[in-house]
Amino acid sequence: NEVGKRIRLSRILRNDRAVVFAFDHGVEHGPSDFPPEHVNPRVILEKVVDAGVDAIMMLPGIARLTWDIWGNKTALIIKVTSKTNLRPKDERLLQSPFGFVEDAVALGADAVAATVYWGSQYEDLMLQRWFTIRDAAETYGLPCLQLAYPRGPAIANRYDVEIVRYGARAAAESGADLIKTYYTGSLETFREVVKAASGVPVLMSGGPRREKEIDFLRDVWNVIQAGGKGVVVGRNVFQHKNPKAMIKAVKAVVHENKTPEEAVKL
Ligand code: FBP
Repeated sequence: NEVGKRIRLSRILRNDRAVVFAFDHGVEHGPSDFPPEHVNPRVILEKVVDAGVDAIMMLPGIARLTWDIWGNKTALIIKVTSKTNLRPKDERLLQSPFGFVEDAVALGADAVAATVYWGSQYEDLMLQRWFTIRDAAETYGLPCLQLAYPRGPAIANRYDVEIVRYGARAAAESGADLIKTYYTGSLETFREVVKAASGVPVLMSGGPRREKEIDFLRDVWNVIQAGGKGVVVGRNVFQHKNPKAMIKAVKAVVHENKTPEEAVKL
């Protein structure tokens, strides 16, 4: 199964780097996260596939409804944990099972993804679930992407480098094959995150929509210069007026080492 994992990982990390479209917001934030033209998942998925995104991360239900768009065109990462914002605030620090590793296998996925909120009062339960998922994924040679998100009552600033690198290290120690985490605000600090991850590829989590695309591209550039392997981006693409151009610009920074100033002109 190590061989299967390596083959699947290489479908996501093209030449060791990846631009992944995050598309689990319909549950995590609700449909109000999408501009009206993108409430229909098919419309935005067609655009990102057309722009040549490397992989899409989504929940099993939407993957089943849209397979004819992405099938055989991009790699697929199936996320099997989620939560809604309809929950009481305190309970939003726990993600629930949202499918099974077998759903990912049945869909032909290249990886499975799950969130761990490091520092949450539900950390113990989330870790039990993480290891159950990881155990099953191992059997099928499926790599596991961990959304290693530090958040909880004792965490004042979830973007603080000390906090983010702690989460990244914990993700590596829990056997993640890929780590998705917060950008810490600078190249120097993100270098520390990459170091703490001890060789496990680190991808930046996109975050809320930046007003100016150049600012987002600068973050991505810093992540790559710091040794990060790419980005998993949702809102900065589907809330942008031109999602295709945004994917192309991010790809130019990640895969072609273009500067943000060059990429923004594409
Ligand atoms: P974005 O690029 O939109 O930040 O997407 C990354 C992501 O982790 C999504 O996978 C998820 O739906 C969302 O952010 C969760 O955001 P938060 O928990 O911060 O509200």
